[in-house]
Amino acid sequence: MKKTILITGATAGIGEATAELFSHQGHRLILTGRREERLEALKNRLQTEVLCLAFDVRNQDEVGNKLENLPEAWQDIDILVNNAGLAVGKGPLQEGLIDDWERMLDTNVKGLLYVSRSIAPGMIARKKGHIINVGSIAGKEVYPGGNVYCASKHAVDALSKAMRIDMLQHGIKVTNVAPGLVETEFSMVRFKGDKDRADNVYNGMEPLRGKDVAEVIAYVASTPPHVTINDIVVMPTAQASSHHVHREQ
Ligand code: NDP
Ligand code: 8X3
Repeated sequence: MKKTILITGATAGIGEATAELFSHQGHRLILTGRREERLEALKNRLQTEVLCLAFDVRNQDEVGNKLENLPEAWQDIDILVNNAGLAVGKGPLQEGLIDDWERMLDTNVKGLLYVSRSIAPGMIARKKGHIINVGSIAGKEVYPGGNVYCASKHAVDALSKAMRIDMLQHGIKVTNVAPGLVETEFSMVRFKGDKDRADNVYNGMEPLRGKDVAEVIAYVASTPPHVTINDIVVMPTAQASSHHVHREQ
């Protein structure tokens, strides 16, 4: 059945791949991100109906204005994929930059909350809906220099559990999808455009691609109404944990 699916952070990586996959499945999509031209380019490539909304998830007013004033035909959202997020920097906490911390916490935690607060009431009124939060292995483990990013993804993990409890009586599904290393624009953003450092993250190993995570998201979205996958960790075969990555020399 054709569904209406809102994906945050659809301009790159996992969100873009998820948009492509859901479109191939015939669903109608609301695609969001800050880079409007990328949203429009993606819309032009896709075969199904798409509504593009460019906004910054950190801006509470903008999130509310865009998502609480959707055109009528787009108001009944079946699935929300809370994917927009980022890491900025990777170093000891005692040397951390406050601005990096704020970007991560404002995007990964507060942005996810603002979007969910705008969309969940409609799902509850319709007594159905599925919120899929893109967490991370960084929400299950902590690694050197990961401090604030890991804290933000532990918060996503906790919020997924909390949403599931709070929305239980309303029949809303909540899934936390926690990937390991995925080669997207993530490391270029984390290392502020330093390509060597970014490439080094995936050196000698085969990481996940955005499409691999998209397939997991599509799978958790495909279960029958009485079945919910609460939490799913998806790793490259070459990665056993944040601390154990097998690299070919
Ligand atoms: P990318 O950098 O490729 O994509 C990130 C997406 O988030 C972009 O579409 C970007 O859009 C959007 N975004 C970032 N900040 C904002 C903002 N303030 N407002 C709106 N949109 C924003 O990274 P990934 O695809 O890898 O990351 C997607 C999610 O997956 C993130 O939550 C990340 O933490 C998580 N993740 C990534 C892993 C990895 O190894 N890559 C592993 C585990 C989880 P734009 O810049 O246009 O606003
Ligand atoms: C992204 C994966 O290991 O860089 O969430 O934190 S990791």
